[in-house]
Amino acid sequence: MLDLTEHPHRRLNLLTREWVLVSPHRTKRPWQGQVEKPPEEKLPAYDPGCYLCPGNARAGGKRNPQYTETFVFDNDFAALLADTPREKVNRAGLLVAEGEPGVCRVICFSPRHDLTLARMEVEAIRKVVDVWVEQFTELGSREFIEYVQIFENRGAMMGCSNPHPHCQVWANSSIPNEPAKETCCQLGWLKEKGSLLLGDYLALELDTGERVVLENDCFVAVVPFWAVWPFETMILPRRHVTGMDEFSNEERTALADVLKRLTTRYDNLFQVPFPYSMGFHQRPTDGKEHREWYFHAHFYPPLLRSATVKKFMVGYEFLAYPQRDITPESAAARLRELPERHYNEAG
Ligand code: H2U
Ligand code: ZN
Repeated sequence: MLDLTEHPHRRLNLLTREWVLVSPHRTKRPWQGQVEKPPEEKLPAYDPGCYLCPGNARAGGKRNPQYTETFVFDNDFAALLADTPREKVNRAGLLVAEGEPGVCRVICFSPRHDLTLARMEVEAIRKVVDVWVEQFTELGSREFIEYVQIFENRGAMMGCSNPHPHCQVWANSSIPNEPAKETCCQLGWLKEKGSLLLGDYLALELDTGERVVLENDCFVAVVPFWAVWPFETMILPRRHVTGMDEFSNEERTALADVLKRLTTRYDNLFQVPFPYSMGFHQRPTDGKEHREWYFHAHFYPPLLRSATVKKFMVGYEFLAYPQRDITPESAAARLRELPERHYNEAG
């Protein structure tokens, strides 16, 4: 009898059709590898040297306004440029390339240098949600933009260049690999079953409750059955929406609420500002309806067993497939046990 809490097994990611190896018996192995520096703790509310703080000069020479809530600007070192020629190169099917026009922006969440989503008020995060919706709508409506990717790198461990609370938007003229795989899998499910992949998945998760971390009236956060990163989570709306532009007023505030509560639990896990990469997946903006698409957020945090030990994707994972030791069920149980009052404010 296969026991998913004991025996090595592989799990299928339904959104990508990729497998992940789970080795639950392996959590007891000793660690003598790299120990990370704990993230910096005390930050000033305003940093004169920060390129995102209000009133400061950025690297490109432009100056930020004295913004009081959110602030959006075109990335001074944009990876994508709107005026790129859309030409194709193809040499005997061996060297294949395409020009990729696009737009990259930076969104500051708050004028306060020292805040994070976990430490902002729900009303302030709600304003960030409004900006995300605006950006998705504005960029997505451009003729040449087929996908709008909103994402946040949080913490130096994830390669984030600055602790000032911010995220990025990269909008481009083709659908990138991850959303392309998810489009394919969701479309396949809809065609085969006549229902929505993530709608069906959410119903099952709510039914068992094993991997649910937290809920509110409109959203549910779960550790996906196929999670790769130790404390990986997904946020799913209860109602089928293909993109954030379909959210009701109530849903926008509820997303802010779930983001604050989830990131607070993350910070409380090892009592440090928890590093992660997060982002939203939603329908491509290529002019098609995409009813198969079910909006969701992914959180990919690298920390494994403490503030200083992170998971590496190396060796076998580069060459074969990802592997994890702690089961998604035990990760969800640990996140569920944590309080929703931030450790910085408790006491
Ligand atoms: P991170 O989210 O990974 O920290 O990246 C911040 C972005 O800010 C990065 O893409 C941009 C960088 O190009 N940036 C500016 O647009 N202007 C600046 O003055 C510095 C950084
Ligand atoms: Zn700052």
